[in-house]
Amino acid sequence: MRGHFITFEGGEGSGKSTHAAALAERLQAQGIAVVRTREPGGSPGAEIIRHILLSGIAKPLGAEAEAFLFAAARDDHVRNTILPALEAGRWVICDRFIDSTRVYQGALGNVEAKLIRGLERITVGKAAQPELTFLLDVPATVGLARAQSRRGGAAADRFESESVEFHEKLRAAYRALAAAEPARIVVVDGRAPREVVAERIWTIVEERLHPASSLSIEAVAP
Ligand code: Z5A
Repeated sequence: MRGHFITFEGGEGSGKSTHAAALAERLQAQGIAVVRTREPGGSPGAEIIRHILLSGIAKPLGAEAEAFLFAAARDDHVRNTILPALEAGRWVICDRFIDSTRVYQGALGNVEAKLIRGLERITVGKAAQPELTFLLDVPATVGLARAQSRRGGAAADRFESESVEFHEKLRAAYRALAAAEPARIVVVDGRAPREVVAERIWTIVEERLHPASSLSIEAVAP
């Protein structure tokens, strides 16, 4: 049986990594094989491109060129990590995916929607569409403060160093995406305490993807 594909989206410091990890742990505790991955990155080739993108050296090339780089990374990631895992029956949990490109490069970077969708068609197609996406929604100031406190004295990366106004626009763009695709994207209030957020996510996963039915006979056998 093919695995399920879940993505986490949201602004800086919204809790994506925290909750991707918590969900993976909970699924694994039930005996489900999980691959936790992230974008940009998630495969050896894509991790090299991640470094280029987050260092900011590609920023002067413009948002369109950055969109091509994110797409090149995604292509490698989908072919080498995501599809093989899904085909092997594993659940894939990915920290950021197509909606990040739609929002960061599309809505904020003004890259034409037609180009973004074209790149998406080539890299993701129908085979690697996420079935369920959690949008962790927090005000920009909350997310940035969390990210800053986690970072300590280290320098902000290419996107962390954008203004609060940029991050508020990002939040609005994410919410607009969720409103347009309510069947896939579930908005979760990321300001709530970690345990509350984790429980809400688990309830939705149980309702929509029925983890118990994914267990193989060997996995449930005493
Ligand atoms: N990008 C793009 O432009 N286009 C694309 O197509 C893709 C990406 C795929 C990747 O950055 C950057 O690439 C991203 C968009 C761009 N840039 N930004 N900004 P990244 O992978 O380095 O970072 P990130 O994706 O933004 O993640 P993050 O900063 O690590 O945030 P997070 O994963 O959402 O948060 P977290 O690490 O889970 O939590 C942050 C802190 O808050 C941490 O100390 C937690 O313990 C704490 N936390 C979490 N939840 C709570 C609650 N509920 N209460 C209190 N504290 C909490």
